Amino acid sequence: MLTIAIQNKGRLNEDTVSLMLDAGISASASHRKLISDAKGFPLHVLYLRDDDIPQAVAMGVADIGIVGLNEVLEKEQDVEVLMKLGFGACRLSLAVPKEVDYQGLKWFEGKRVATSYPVILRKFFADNGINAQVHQIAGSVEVAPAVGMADAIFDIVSSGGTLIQNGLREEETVTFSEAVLISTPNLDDDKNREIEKLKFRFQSILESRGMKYVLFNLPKNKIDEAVAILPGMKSPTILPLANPEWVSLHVVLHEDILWEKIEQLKNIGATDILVLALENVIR
Ligand code: PRT
Ligand code: ZN
Repeated sequence: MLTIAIQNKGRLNEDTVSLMLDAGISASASHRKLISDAKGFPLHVLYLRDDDIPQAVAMGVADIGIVGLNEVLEKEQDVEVLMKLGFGACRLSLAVPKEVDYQGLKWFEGKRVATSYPVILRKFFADNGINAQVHQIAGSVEVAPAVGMADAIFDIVSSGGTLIQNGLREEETVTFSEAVLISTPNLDDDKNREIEKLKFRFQSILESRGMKYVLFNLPKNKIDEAVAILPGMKSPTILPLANPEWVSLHVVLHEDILWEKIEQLKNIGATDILVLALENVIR
């Protein structure tokens, strides 16, 4: 049976548990447990701090794990990144006090930079030929410049609000991150088959997120115009109606373009437009 390591609490815990739930796998969200069995898929669930997940997977304590790509890059453990999971999105950026007249990367030459991600940062400076002092600190990196512990910081940024609150300005984005599914390299065939099943479930959920199922009635002579408006999956489904002058069209649309497309369809005579939630796209 597979063992999956997930974050025990914190930002990724809730989205991880809900992705699993959407995939028909119910795991306890309990933070007090270390390990439990999931329902709906043969899976042991190991609850760990995110920092420990890459190592647990590299060692084979867990076969797979869900963790931020930032932790995978920082810990440099021997794990395979199997897929991106579409949540926990953030970037790792260099930020300087807002009064600094920043002219480019050369500014960091000889400067002290505080971070919880020294491996990623040292590599970035080395790749760019910058000699800076990288100071590793465990938490509250963003206060380091104000208390005189550093000249700049390198940290996770999502909305940018924390930087602004601390009088800092984001200057260089070094890398992007999101939650990823990782695995121990070279697992046996049985485990790989189970992982493929899990990836298939996750993939179909990710593909259906943000998608809507749209159906509407249309005069038959407008089909070509409707097809030109709609991207569709392969092509829209067209069903006859009792009235031979009319058809019913069914299509899957992303919510980003939903209203724009609905307006265009109304303009060519579409009526009785139904927009339904989409649970899964199984290809
Ligand atoms: O206890 P444990 O070690 O498991 O958790 P943790 O405290 O180390 O991590 P946690 O739960 O805070 O974050 C887990 C993962 O979420 C990270 O490794 C990232 O992959 C991802 N993630 C996504 C983030 C953020 N967004 C985020 N905004 N992790 C941290 N932040 C913090 C950041 O450190 C900074 O303090 O939020 C602040 C910036 O946010 P904005 O929105 O103000 O820019
Ligand atoms: Zn952590």
